[in-house]
Amino acid sequence: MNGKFISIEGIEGAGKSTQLQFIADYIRSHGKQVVVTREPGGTPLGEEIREVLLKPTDQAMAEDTELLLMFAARAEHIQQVILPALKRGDWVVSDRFVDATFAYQGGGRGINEQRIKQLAEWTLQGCNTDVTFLFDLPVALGQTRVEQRQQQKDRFEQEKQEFFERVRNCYLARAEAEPKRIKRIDASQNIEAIQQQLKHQLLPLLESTR
Ligand code: Z5A
Repeated sequence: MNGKFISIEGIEGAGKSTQLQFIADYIRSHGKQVVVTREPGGTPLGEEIREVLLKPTDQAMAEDTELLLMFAARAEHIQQVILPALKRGDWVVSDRFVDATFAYQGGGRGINEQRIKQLAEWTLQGCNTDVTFLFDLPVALGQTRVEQRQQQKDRFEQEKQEFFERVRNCYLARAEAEPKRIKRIDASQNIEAIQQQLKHQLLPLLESTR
């Protein structure tokens, strides 16, 4: 496959959505076709599952239900969007992918990593990202940015600071374990400085596929 698969990860308020279009435009400026997508979601069915997952509710969702819904949406996403795009030679830029499940359901909720690995082996069909940008920043700074946005908080954003500390630590441990695939971006910087970091990481990848 000539296309590359890139995901963007991080805790809430890290600035992923803000930089998603910049990444896509930068890749397009090098003559590549780019599919921009997100998880959970990215397909009509996946977007319906996303609504169920994010809707704030008084009724608790069992951790296994949450985990399985993430992978149900992902199975659809891989088969309908990601693999077809990569087979066409397009690049795929996804706002989150499987690292989010290890960080949120594994690190955050405490689900056993082996169980997540089993589901990943089953549904990913060997498909994983070529590069993942981990937008890293202190939890308190991410939360301040989310507060300033003044939108209603979704089911995950209502979690406590300790939950996001566990998520962040899990992301950082994964980045340390897989430094070639997961690139840490200092997301506490301003928007332009983050774009410089992204260009610096993207250029070698683009040049390797010229
Ligand atoms: N989830 C999961 O649990 N398991 C999984 O497997 C998957 C997902 C795939 C939805 O994801 C939730 O699903 C997510 C994890 C869970 N929950 N959480 N938390 P999402 O990606 O759609 O939702 P999100 O992470 O909550 O997105 P977000 O809060 O919108 O964060 P963001 O996209 O990284 O931030 P942003 O919208 O670009 O920026 C936030 C604000 O900060 C905004 O007002 C910006 O204008 C501002 N901003 C952005 N960059 C900067 C800089 N550099 N300086 C200053 N201000 C900035």
